[in-house]
Amino acid sequence: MTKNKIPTSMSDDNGYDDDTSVITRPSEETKRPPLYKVMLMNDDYTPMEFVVHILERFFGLGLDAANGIMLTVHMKGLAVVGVFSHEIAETKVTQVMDYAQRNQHPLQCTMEKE
Ligand code: TYC
Repeated sequence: MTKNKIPTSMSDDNGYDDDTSVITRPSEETKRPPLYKVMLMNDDYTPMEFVVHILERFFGLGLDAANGIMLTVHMKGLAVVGVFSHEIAETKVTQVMDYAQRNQHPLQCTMEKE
């Protein structure tokens, strides 16, 4: 970890390097990677139980949380299911889309940079 030291004005210039007038900001190395929201879209055909099953199976949600998110999607049109690194988000979207397609449901799952 590298800190970029940015000397500011020596306001209490007492001749000692006591570092109180140095501010730091994260260097390139310490910047966190971008995160991605994974979202489910509502449709008129996918059964509610199938969506709940998806949320349990691929997102590790308990029954109550899965039901809550499914109902949010049903009522509002979409909901964020979770926030992940790019690679994990991509995997979740692929898993959900493949599983929905294999079961012949039109369920849509997308990702978007946070
Ligand atoms: N609207 C669907 C129904 O009434 C249920 C549903 C919920 C579908 C969430 C998709 O992402 C979804 N059967």
